[in-house]
Amino acid sequence: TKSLRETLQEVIPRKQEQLKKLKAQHAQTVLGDVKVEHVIGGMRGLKAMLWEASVLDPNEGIRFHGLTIPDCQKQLPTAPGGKEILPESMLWLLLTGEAPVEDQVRGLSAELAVKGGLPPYVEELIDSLPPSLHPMTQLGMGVAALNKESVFAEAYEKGIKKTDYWTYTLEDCINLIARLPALAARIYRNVYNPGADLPGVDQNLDLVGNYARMLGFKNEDLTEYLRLYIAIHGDHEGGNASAHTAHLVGSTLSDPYLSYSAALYALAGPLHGLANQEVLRWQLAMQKELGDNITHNQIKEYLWKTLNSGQVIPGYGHGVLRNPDPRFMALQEFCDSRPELLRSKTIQMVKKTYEVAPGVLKEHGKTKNPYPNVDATSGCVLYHYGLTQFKYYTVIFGVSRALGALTQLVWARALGLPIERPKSLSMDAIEKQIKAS
Ligand code: FCX
Repeated sequence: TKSLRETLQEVIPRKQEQLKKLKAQHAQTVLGDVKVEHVIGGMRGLKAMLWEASVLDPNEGIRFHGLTIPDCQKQLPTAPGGKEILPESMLWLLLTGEAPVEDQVRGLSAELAVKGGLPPYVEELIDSLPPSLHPMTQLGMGVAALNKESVFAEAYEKGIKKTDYWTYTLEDCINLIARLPALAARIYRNVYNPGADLPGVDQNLDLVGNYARMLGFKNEDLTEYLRLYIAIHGDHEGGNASAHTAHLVGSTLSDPYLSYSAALYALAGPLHGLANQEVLRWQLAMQKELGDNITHNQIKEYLWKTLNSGQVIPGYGHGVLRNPDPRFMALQEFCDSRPELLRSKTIQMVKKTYEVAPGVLKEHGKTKNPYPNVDATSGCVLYHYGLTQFKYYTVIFGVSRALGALTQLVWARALGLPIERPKSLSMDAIEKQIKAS
């Protein structure tokens, strides 16, 4: 079977040809209008970015190179004896557009394990940080510091051809993905279990098998959940704040470590990745106030209380989606297949909230999407399995989002995409243009 690099060597010329044709034949084709609402409304819905690995349909949700989450669950290799998608399989699919076979995935897991150790200076940096520093701040710092290792930055300094950029970028991206579990687990250990042993990378385990082990969990169900979680959070097309940030920063030829570090700080906002932490906080506050055997009516009242105090319902709404998020559904199915999870009060509450929140949000009448996004459930399952420190949840999202954001950096370099530089306008300039038209 072909290696990841051999597969990419074959795929890249085809994509380069496709881009060349688009440029030559369709550069002037109109894809949509730019309206004032786009300029003042966060560019919502504006088609303005090239992103290869996934496309998000408002109604059916995400497809990775055309495959839905259920397709991926059928087609992508799992861990030996496991049932859930391996993040390595998802990474292969995102990078190449092809579903890998088992041998290829095992080879990739082995490569990531070999490369998974942290350089001592990064360990020292992370160990020197105060445990009160938010885990996401620490993760971004660790990733940025790893740029000392960037083979792209080193080669660029020496002078390389533009057509070779992608190979060095790929090397950095694989090295970074390999190191994220050790970095993220070190942060967890330092903040929540100071002084506890931190095992090294086990060369026989897959990426998440190692991550769970380094976090200190031995429950195979949690490891399987993390595999699914990390695989399906990997990419959500290009316009979301973290992916877009990685692309913007990468477009300056900043190396993958610096680009992804910047992306992590976009992920750390409560309207984006931090929402999974906020969902847990909201859910536990509700549980504390109303007890474990909470009724639908009580949840309704609690939802109104949140809305009337001017806050958003975390885990609901989306910039693009207009239906329940298929990632939310996949995580719910994981719960449905395990009686132990169905007995959990926190997980029952997620389900009950899902049964009433869309109605309340419709009546409230503001959000364009009254349905749950993935964050509505992701943290509650972690909580049930004993990973209860919810300030850490976005770090797991950060380990995952590297799959898609870094894939696109490889593609941006392979396709020679230019520095991103949209035009901005002041309100006066907009009004001048309106008068003139
Ligand atoms: N609860 C209450 N009000 C909401 C809401 C929610 N869950 N979602 C949107 N609204 C409000 C907005 O605040 C906005 O109000 P305004 O007119 O007073 O400013 C109005 O509805 C219209 O917003 P809308 O166009 O539907 O949504 P946006 O594209 O602007 O924002 C997010 C999308 C996701 C930011 C928004 O729905 C939200 O704040 N949700 C809660 C936080 C969350 O779950 N984020 C995670 C999203 C995602 F899955 C991820 O990135 O991980």
